[in-house]
Amino acid sequence: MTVDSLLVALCTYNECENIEALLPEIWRVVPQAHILVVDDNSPDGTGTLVADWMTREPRLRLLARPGKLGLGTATLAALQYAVDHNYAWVANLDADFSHPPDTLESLLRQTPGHDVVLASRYVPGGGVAGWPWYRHAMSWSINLFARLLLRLPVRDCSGSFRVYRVAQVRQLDLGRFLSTGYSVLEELLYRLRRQGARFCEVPYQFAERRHGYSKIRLTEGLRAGLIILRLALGLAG
Ligand SMILES: Nc1nc2c(ncn2[C@@H]2O[C@H](COP(=O)(O)OP(=O)(O)OP(=O)(O)O)[C@@H](O)[C@H]2O)c(=O)[nH]1
Ligand SMILES: [Mg+2]
Repeated sequence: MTVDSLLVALCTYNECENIEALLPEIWRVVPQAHILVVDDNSPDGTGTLVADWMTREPRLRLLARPGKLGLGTATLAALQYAVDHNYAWVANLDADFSHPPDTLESLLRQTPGHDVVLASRYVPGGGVAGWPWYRHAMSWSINLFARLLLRLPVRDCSGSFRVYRVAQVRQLDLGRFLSTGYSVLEELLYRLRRQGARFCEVPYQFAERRHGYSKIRLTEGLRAGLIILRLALGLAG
């Protein structure tokens, strides 16, 4: 793979304090990569900060959306951007430092022979720091549910830290997705598995977000469960 064909996508909602430090850390690991920020008109000015940065940084891109439209549609917009602009690979990570940029290196090392390389909390060597019991319970149940119902051949189905081969993403009908929220992560794996994508998991340690607040709500977990059920029952095509 040529590194200059890599797009690193970050979805942001109020990540102003994190993003300033995160972009240089990503470029330290993958200097040639373009970074795309998909921002939903964050009230804290994340989008404005990126727009201003872009005037001095040719490797930076911004997709500015009018309001909070959900992590699912933001992720799909980033994938569509990678397809439209003919990148070879698209990496995705959260913009809050929960996903250590250094791990990108081990993910990219696994790209030959694989279509989706997932950073995984749930393979030996991986883990989570700083979660209360209910976050563990939520993650554990969603993962078990998704793995069994959607027959996903991986342990960590709900994490967004991944590298996708764009040629595989191009075969997906992104307009057909049911998910607008966090369940897009399981739905992507389900649809990619059905078209024969080859998966690989690489361990990493999930860290507590550095600044700001979590946008995930309990209702997200319930909504994700319902979407997984609809997919499993074949109600989504
Ligand atoms: N563009 C966009 N980004 C979002 C939206 N919701 C969440 N995000 C971003 O998606 C990433 C993951 O969201 P988080 O709130 O950190 O969710 P989480 O990682 O499951 O929760 P914590 O571990 O508690 O932080 C972060 O970079 C958020 O800023 C949204 O509606 N639109
Ligand atoms: Mg987070």
